[in-house]
Amino acid sequence: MEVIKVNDTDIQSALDMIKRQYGTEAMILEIRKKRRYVVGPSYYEILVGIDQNEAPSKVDSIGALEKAIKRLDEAVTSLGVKDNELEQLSRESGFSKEFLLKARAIPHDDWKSSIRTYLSDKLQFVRPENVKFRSFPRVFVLLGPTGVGKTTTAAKLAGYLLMEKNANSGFITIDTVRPGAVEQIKLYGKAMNMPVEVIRRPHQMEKVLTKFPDAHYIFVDTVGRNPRELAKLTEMKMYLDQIADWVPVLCLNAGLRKEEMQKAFEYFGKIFHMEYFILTKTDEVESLNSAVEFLAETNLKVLAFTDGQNVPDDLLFPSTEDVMNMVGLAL
Ligand SMILES: Nc1nc2c(ncn2[C@@H]2O[C@H](COP(=O)(O)OP(=O)(O)O)[C@@H](O)[C@H]2O)c(=O)[nH]1
Ligand SMILES: [Mg+2]
Repeated sequence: MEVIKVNDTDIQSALDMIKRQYGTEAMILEIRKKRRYVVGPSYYEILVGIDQNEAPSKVDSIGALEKAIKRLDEAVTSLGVKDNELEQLSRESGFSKEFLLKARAIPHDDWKSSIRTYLSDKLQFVRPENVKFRSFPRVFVLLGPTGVGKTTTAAKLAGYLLMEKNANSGFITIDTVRPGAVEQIKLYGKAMNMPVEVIRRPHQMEKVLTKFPDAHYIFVDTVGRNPRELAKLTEMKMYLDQIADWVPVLCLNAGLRKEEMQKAFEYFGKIFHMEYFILTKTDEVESLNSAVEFLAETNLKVLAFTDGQNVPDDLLFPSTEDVMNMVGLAL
């Protein structure tokens, strides 16, 4: 039997053509739905067996073919990529199937380049000293769930700005709930010779900036609120709204699942306009893939990564290329 291949974007016209040309000798062996590019138009590749000796009954009826096509449609993803191939690439690359499709990382194609192109377009990095503020001193407010490393990170950032940019910082803490929280920031303040103010009532916030005459930057260390407690987040914002201009920074630890990061982003985003992000505890995870996927789906700009408990040393300012290397996409 001779096997021929027919490509057509319209299945019906292809089948009509096959019938016209080969008549009863044609046997439909396989129909594949294909796409050359992920976003390109799909087409059908039909394998037709032509056998002079076959009986006419071998020609599939259009109805049967349509059923076969439906099954086929269900078997392939909407983008024409076989699910098991995606699954394999997902295992190999550490990225989710959903992400791979978005990044147009089609199996067999040069998937690394596809993801690299996608990520270089999506990931954004800004150094803390390049964040634009409308007033002085510049106030960063670190927000995020309890224990992600907000206090430690505030101290690291202040240390970096002092050592690398010759800029002074001060700390404000409204973390008065957790035992030891005030002591922790005071210790860092003492070690770096930077002032610390503790705020217990919203109105205290109003004049607090006047207490830092030498500071270029202020880090507001917040109590680690459970992001599900919206009322408490609103209360925290009430404190902050006493000062004119401040920039919230979402801090999440790299050990969270992507869905957990999305949820936290969503909850904090209900109250705060989140533009900046810090990924903490990158030293505690084997892979940064979920964090990178999360970042690619948001417009968050990365201020820094943290990778250990040492203050101020365990702080990094990665470039897109650094992050590509971290997730196994090195050139
Ligand atoms: N391994 C690791 N531990 C960290 C990092 N950042 C903070 N920590 C630790 O995480 C714990 C909680 O940090 P803390 O700053 O108090 O978190 P907060 O509740 O968000 O203010 C402390 O033991 C920190 O030393 C990091 O990048 N890597
Ligand atoms: Mg804290």
